[in-house]
Amino acid sequence: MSISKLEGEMIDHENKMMAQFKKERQEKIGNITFTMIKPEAVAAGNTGAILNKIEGAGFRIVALKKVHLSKEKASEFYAVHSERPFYGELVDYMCESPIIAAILEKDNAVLDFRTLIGATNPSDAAQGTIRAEFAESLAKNAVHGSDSDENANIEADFHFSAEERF
Ligand code: RTP
Ligand code: MG
Repeated sequence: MSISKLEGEMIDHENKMMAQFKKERQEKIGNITFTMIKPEAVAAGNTGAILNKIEGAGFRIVALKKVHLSKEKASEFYAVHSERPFYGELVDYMCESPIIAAILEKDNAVLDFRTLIGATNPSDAAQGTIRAEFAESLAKNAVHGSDSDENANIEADFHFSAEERF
């Protein structure tokens, strides 16, 4: 193996170790949450406005991507809801067109983000919240937010590798 190839591999290994270290530190501090901008909000052209509100509320974007979920991925992500009557509808909706997935960082990220997005049903969502402004209905409610530190980490890992977080 040439010296330059060996050097390249060493740098690659170092970068991977550093990314893993940063991911573990964020998880240990418990200051991350995971969000998705849901299909209808992306299709309506509200991605920029929603990200603007998120950053404006003091969340730092750790990772971000646009992805069209497969039925398998959406079913797995929402498996906790598999016994609920709206599960089939929810899975079909989440893979109808692309979503934006993101990891967000802030002190008290999970709870503060739930406050920023508002109640599940937009008719109950407080004024100024993302759902009050952008949700179409209870089912098509513009954004997802993790409901605990544990789930934030599971959901972040589901969508992003350590090297995709900055
Ligand atoms: P999310 O997980 O998306 O942040 O929403 P959430 O915690 O506020 O609400 P959750 O109970 O976890 O429900 C997950 C998503 O399922 C859809 N839903 N549809 N048709 C219905 O009765 C109904 N109820 C819930 C919504 O998209 C909700 O966000
Ligand atoms: Mg939920």
